[in-house]
Order: sequence, then C-alpha cells, then structure tokens
Amino acid sequence: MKIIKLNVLLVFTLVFAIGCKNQSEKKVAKKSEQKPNIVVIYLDDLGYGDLSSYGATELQTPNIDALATGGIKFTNGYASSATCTPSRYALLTGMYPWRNKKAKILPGTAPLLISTEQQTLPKMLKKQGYQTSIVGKWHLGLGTGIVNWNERVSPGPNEVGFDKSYILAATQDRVPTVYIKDGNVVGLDKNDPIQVNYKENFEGEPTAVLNPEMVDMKWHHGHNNSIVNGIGRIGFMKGGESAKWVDTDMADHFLKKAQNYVKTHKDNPFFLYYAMQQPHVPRTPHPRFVGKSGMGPRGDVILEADWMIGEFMKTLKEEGILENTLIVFSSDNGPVLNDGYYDDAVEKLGKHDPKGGLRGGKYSIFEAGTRVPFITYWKGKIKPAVSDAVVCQMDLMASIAELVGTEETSTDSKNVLNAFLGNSDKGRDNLVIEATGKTALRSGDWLYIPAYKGKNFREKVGIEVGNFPFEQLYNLKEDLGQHNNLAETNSDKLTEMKATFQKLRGLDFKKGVKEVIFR
Ligand code: NG6
Ligand code: CA
Repeated sequence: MKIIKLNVLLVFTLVFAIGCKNQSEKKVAKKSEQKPNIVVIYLDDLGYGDLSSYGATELQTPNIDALATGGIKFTNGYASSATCTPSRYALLTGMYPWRNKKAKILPGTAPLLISTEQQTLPKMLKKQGYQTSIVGKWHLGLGTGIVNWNERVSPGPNEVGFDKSYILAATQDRVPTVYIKDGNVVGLDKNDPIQVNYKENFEGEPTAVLNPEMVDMKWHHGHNNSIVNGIGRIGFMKGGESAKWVDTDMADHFLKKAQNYVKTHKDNPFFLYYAMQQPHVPRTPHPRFVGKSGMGPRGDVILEADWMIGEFMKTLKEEGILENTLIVFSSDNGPVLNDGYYDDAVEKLGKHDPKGGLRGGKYSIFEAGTRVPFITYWKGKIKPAVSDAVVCQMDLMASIAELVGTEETSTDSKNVLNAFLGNSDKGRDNLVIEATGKTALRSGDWLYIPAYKGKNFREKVGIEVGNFPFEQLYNLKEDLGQHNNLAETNSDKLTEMKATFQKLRGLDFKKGVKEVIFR
C-alpha cells in the first residue's frame, strides 16, 4: 500500500515537473520572440546640419528623414567625442574614452583598444541570447601589436562580443585597404602577401608624394603614402593586390553584407552594428551618385548613404521584422570639409551648412564636434516626436540593457531608455564631451570649456577647435552658436560648472593637470 502511494506520488511529481519544464520553455521562447532586434546605423563625420530633417535645405535625405519623422529626433544627441576612435569606443563599451589614454585616432596597425575582458554592448546582448554582428568601419585596433595580415588577425571584433564581423580595419583613407571577415583578409592570394607599415615605405613602391602622376584624387595634407585605386593613403602597404577593395563599390558592398545578415538571422534576436564609411574621406561615390548633389563628392556620398539606408529599411520590411526592430541612427563626430584631399567639398558647398548653426566641427570641443544627428526609430512602438533630452551614444549600453532585461552595464553609461523610446523628455544631467584629448562639460543648458593651450583655428581643416587661454561658458539654449562667452559675467554658474566638471573628470586641478588650465 505504501509502495503504491509512493509510486502515485512519483508519477504525480514527474508529470508536474514535465509540465513546468514545458511551460518554462514556452516562456523562454515567447520572451526571446519578444526581444527586439537592435540595429545601430552609424555614419562617419556626418554633421548636425547635413540632413534635411535637421534643417538642411540644399541636400535632401528622404530615407533618413523617414526615420527622424517616424521616430524620436534628438536635438541634443551627442557622440562622446569629436573624432572616430574614442566615439566608437564609448558607443561599444559604455565608458568615457578619456579614461583610456590610448583612445585617440588610431593608425591601421594599432593593437585592439578594447580589452577582451571589458564589458561591451555586443557582449551584453550575447548573454541575453542575441546574435551579434558588425558590418563596416571598425577603427578600434586589431591584434596585440605586430599583426600578420596573412593569418587570422586576432583579437578583434570577434573577441570583444561580435559573433560575426565584416569590417574595414581603420578608415577608408588608411591602409590596409582590404575587407576583413571574422579576422581573415577577404580574397587574399597567399602568393601575394600583404605587408603594412606606418613608418616607412617598402622599397620600390610608389607613393602619392613621389608619383603624383599616378594619383587621381589630389592630396591636400597627409594622405601621400601608398597609392591604392589612384588615391593616396595614410600608411604604406605592399602586396594583397587581389584583396584590395574598390572604393566606389564600398557602400554597395557593405549594404549587401548588412542585408544578407538580416535575411539570415531574422528568426532570432540580433544586434547589427552597421558602421557606414560616408562622408569620411576619401569620398568616393558610386558612379550612379556622382554629381547628384551638385555639391561634389561630399554631398554625393551623403545622398548615397541615404539611399543605402532606404534599401536597408526595405529589407527589414520585406523580411517582416520592421516592427520588432529598434533602429538607432547617429554619426561618430561632426563635419569637416577639407580633411586632406582636394575634392571640392569647400568649393562646391554653396549655401549648405554641415554644422547646422553650431560652432566648430570635427576635432572641435565646440558643439559641432560632438553634437550630431541622433534618431531612434521603432515602427509601431515609438511615437514620433522631437526630443531636447541630452543623450549620448555611450548611453546605449545601459538603456538597451534595461530594454532586454539585464542590469549588466558599464559605469559611465546612463539609462535613458525612456528618452530613447519617447516616454520621457529627461536625458542625462551631465555629460563630459571630448575632442582630441580635451574635455568640456555639458550640464543642463550650459557648456563649460576650461582654458586650453594651443591654437583655436586649425588652418588645414578650417575649423575652430575651441582652444583659448581663458575659460568659456555658454548658455546653449539662448546661444546655440556659442558666440557669447559668459564666463566673466556669470561667475556663480562658472564656479558650479567647474566643480561638477572636476568631480566628473576625477582630476585634482591643484596638482596641476597639464591640459586643463584655470585662471
Ligand atoms: C586624421 C586624418 C584625417 C582623418 C582622421 C581620422 C591626416 C592629415 N588627417 O589624422 O584625414 O583620417 O585622421 O578621422 O592624416 S576619424 O573620423 O576616423 O577620426
Ligand atoms: Ca569620424
């Protein structure tokens, strides 16, 4: 009798356990179904005023505008920095780049900047069951120091959280000018190995400075080392002929990779970091976009990028996942016209204002360096609005963590998910922005820039970088163009801002910090 009772109990427990397991499996399946795909579309050097949705009248960018008018268009959206590498570092790690001294514009031979131990956005998402991928520009270093480009290059994106990677190593103007898939150079002929050097040329190899007759796009400053496809580059490269990219095909090439990724991963939640190369130099529009903007190659590649994004959006729609995908659109730093090549960007600019009324540009601690177009779009989920909330790309980590249900984030990243989804106008209270190693504080409507050594006007690129031997204080709400320095007249605000800045930067100014000078 006892034995029978026990058996009944056992069967009961078993049935109950199986039932529970099925239920919990169902729950997991349902939960993962609900997890949205996340796509970050990141442009390179696109300015605050370069889109028609951000006030441009001389350029029409209908596809990006559709994201801006169908989502949240941020008017106070920031890259962490006024150059590429530090901004990308902050975006992917959720950490201020000025905490890492090596987070500066990197050569193509630099070692990986992100530690393989570090928290990253793709790592966090991977843990939550996401498939993760990067297509496009990397510029965060590869390998550990000396890279052999003819073997698998590691560590790289795949070692810091990306399941898949299809990248250009540094920038379009830097060698090696090849695509790298999951660490391997694409299309490499082992009998024609690649060698890369940033210090000296390889014997007998032409350069843009010595062989101007071989160059189609004249260099203005820098960009006079190895010649690839008639364009002088930064750095020297030998071999790898069959692997060299075609510059004018790059946008189509990356688009195809991004589309294929979506098509093959649509059944499970994915994270795609689609890092486009436009409108960084060298600006090489595909022939079908040449002359389309009337503004020369810079305008043409912005139209090209806009078209690519339209095609990419069509793919999300056709694959039936548009309503389950959060799209974040932004740029890594502000605009520059002449960044080292004669390409008519200055001459054909006309009435267009890439800065959109801001002061400065790429490399600048003034607003145009870091304030960039910033859009979140999620069809059916985000109600269209314009938001003045101060948000930074660094905040994607904490905000997306909240969205996918984890607390594993990074210290500098702020959870502004409600602002990203349009449920709140509240962004961050404070943000330290950075430009070529110099930092400043945005707090509320105010911007404080310490006194800095060095010249304000960088002649070669024609940009005011913001260095003055005195402190600057601006009320951005009343003075977006930063024309009216209130440091002398509003000493209370100045003192308050300085105190916050010192606290956030963790610097003891009394000990004498070389870069930052107080009166
Ligand atoms: C600079 C390059 C510039 C651009 C920049 C990186 C020269 C003279 N200038 O050093 O052309 O490549 O680095 O841009 O070489 S970024 O957007 O990737 O930060
Ligand atoms: Ca850039």
